[in-house]
Amino acid sequence: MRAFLALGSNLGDRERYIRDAVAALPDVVALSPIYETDPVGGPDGQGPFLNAVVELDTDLSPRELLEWCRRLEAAAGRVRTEHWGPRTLDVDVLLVGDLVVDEPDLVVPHPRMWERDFVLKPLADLAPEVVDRRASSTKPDLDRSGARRPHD
Ligand code: GSY
Repeated sequence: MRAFLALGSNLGDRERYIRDAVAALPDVVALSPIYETDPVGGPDGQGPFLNAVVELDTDLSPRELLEWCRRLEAAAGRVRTEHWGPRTLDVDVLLVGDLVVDEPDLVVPHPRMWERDFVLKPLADLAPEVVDRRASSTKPDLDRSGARRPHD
């Protein structure tokens, strides 16, 4: 299955944390470019992030991938203090094939990924068709005058 994980870091040796995590992961097919991005949400004054997406070709389940994410965050010395605060490494499960999971601690596809440019840009580098498909499925419904048609 084709799976995608998002990686972000805004504390310490940010690129090292991302590259070490990718090196430790199984079944890696590709790493997107690593982008520097302004923090979205969280406390004022936190530093810029480095963000990337990694693609896997894997038989691991979404939950096994979540365990990998947590293991990698722990290996980077991440301490969960401030909610949405600075972090050495954040790893999120974005997509696992066409699987849908809705559990208290794991939602796949990732519920906020489509609003986050810091996820969509690197994801589009690896899988433009995934991002395009979603964009076209959420376009407003237009009639010929260009006015938005109300939904029933
Ligand atoms: O959810 C990921 C952590 N995070 C990020 C991030 O990775 N990049 C940017 N640019 N802003 C963020 N805010 C949070 S929280």
